[in-house]
Amino acid sequence: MSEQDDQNVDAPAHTPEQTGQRSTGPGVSRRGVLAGGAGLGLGSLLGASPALAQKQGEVQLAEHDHSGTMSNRLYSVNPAHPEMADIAENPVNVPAPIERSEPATVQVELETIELEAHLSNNSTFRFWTFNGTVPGPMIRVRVGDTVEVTMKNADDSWMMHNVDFHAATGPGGGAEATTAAPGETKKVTFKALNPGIYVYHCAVPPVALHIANGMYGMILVEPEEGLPPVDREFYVMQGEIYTEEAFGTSGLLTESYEKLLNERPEFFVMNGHVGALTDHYPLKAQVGESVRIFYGSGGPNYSAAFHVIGEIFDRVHPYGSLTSPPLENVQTAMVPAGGAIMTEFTTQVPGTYVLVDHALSRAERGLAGHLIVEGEENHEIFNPMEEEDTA
Ligand SMILES: [Cu+2]
Repeated sequence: MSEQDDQNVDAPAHTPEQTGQRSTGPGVSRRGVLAGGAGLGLGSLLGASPALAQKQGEVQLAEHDHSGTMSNRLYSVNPAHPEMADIAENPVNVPAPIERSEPATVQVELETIELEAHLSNNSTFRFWTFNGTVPGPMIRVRVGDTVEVTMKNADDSWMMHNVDFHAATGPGGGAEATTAAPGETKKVTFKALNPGIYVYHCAVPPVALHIANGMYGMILVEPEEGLPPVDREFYVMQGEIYTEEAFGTSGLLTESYEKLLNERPEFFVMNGHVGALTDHYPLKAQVGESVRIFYGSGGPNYSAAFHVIGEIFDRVHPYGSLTSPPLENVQTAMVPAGGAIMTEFTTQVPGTYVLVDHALSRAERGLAGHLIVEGEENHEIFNPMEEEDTA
């Protein structure tokens, strides 16, 4: 017997509280984060990039249609450009751990939304999204649950869309069953047979184009016993964006199918756009807290060498497997395109830690995030040896 579960991953995005959270970010100003990062040297990976150093006044703003669906909330979430839509997903948007000990039926509502939004500090792009964010909402269920997916393709979409859940067992992961023209709504249900961390993505041909334009997300299928409790959980996914114009170009950029086929992206991004996890939504924790990062690569093409500069992963669950023993004491974790991992570590020293793909050329094309750790210094573990110490 299954009980009905009220989890609705679509609902939080509609609430004023959520919009407020997005609009203010975690209480850190863009200027403050960049300044703090630059002070640490490595944090300037993004802030010092010549292409990003252009003045905000040069930004060319595109016209937006505010009508319809969920678009309205998106116009208040960019501290730098409040008039510009922002698709960045806040990495703290991880659904709460599941307390149930019995399977349930979980409702998942997805809406595919195409919208022009902030790509870098001087450019915009027409993203294709699930629920208006990149990555789409993180979904959390328990092994044995029945997942009832309702997928609406927004009325003002230009393209067909669908959703392929890697956590589903069945043809296309639900892709055929959910293929929807603009304005259509489709449904599919699947039973979550295997625990793990899975990617979902749009699978309308050309699939790589739909993914590159932002249509990917993550679904966590908890094992029966759940996951060990931690202090902080974060949701981060990286992807590539292929534009005709070179990285750093101002204005509304155009997708490049040729560069996509040649696997030559102009942009690499964490959580949707350049600066999403450095300027807008840096990860934050206190010294001594246990941190869990669910890290996925939407791709479509590039696997990631996930590394947090200045930290060591105490545990890594590679390939999204939660039932195999974790690897311990790992510096850099491979994340396949279309795959995800779970990493855990405890913070011990305050400072700004930079999340990277250690294929570091990608950082010059936008791929970086910050984990800001606050608390007491611990000079036994790390001592920068300032002048008074060495005198
Ligand atoms: Cu699509």
